[in-house]
Amino acid sequence: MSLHEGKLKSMEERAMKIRELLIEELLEAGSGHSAGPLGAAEIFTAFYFHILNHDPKKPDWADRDRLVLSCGHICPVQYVALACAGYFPMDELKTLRCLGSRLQGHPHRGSLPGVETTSGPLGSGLAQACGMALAARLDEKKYRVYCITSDGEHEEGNHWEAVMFARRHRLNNLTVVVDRNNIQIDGNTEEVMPLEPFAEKYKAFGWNVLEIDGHNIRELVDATHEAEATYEAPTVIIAHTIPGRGVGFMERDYRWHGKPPNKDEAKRALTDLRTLEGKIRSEHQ
Ligand SMILES: Cc1ncc(C[n+]2csc(CCOP(=O)(O)OP(=O)(O)O)c2C)c(N)n1
Ligand SMILES: [Mg+2]
Repeated sequence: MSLHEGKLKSMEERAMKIRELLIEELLEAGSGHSAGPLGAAEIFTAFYFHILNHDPKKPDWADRDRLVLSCGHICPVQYVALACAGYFPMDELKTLRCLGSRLQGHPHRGSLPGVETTSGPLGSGLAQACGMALAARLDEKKYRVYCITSDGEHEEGNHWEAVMFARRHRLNNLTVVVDRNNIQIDGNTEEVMPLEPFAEKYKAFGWNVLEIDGHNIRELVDATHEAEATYEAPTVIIAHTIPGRGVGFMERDYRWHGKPPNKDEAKRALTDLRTLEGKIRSEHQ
């Protein structure tokens, strides 16, 4: 579907609102991940508000596109995007990580509408997405399968087994988006376990490789179109993002990988986000 200017602007503003709701959600929970989710706001906005062929009122519709979140710990941003898209009531965001809640700290398939797989153990989402993509082909279905993975996940060997499998079966209905934010749980990826030359690795495995600015919704949408038009191989979109995007004291700091803001930090975070949102709005006028 082509993306007109008005819709692009509304999605850019939506991504900022999602960040604000995310901060409120994390503050309420008192635990959870901040940096990765903040960095991925545009990615989830683009998927749930433009790219996916889906219907939030019919989450089990057989022909829906599938979005597999492999790096389950960034689910707080997926939850906000799902609620905004109409999968479940916004009010439920307050229950993140509560006992008995449908919004667990890592996503649980079957609990929450829109969650396609249970995830948390890193490195297993791509194999599940491969299975869905192969099933679509065997069933002669037109739906596409998208898998969001993180850069830190590429330290898991089983991810690369799935990379080989996808190429072996020429799963051209499968598109992977890597949140390349350069951080993981306890440091920068290039210090903990270097991933570069990252694009070249996927190329060596025979994949179609695209690189984009992960905060640029148009680039992401165009890349998914290019992936759809690629017949011979699966596509990986390496989306360069800034962890903690929009919150000055969190940006690019791996120490915000797995902790939520306290009350004072949340206040400062919301001030930063509203300032950026105002800037984006005024650019749109
Ligand atoms: C198999 C497995 N090993 C270790 C962990 C613990 N863990 C959770 S998140 C994470 C860091 C992964 O890096 P990335 O996803 O890039 O983190 P982010 O960008 O969100 O900071 C680790 C090691 C896990 N969830 N699963
Ligand atoms: Mg990372």
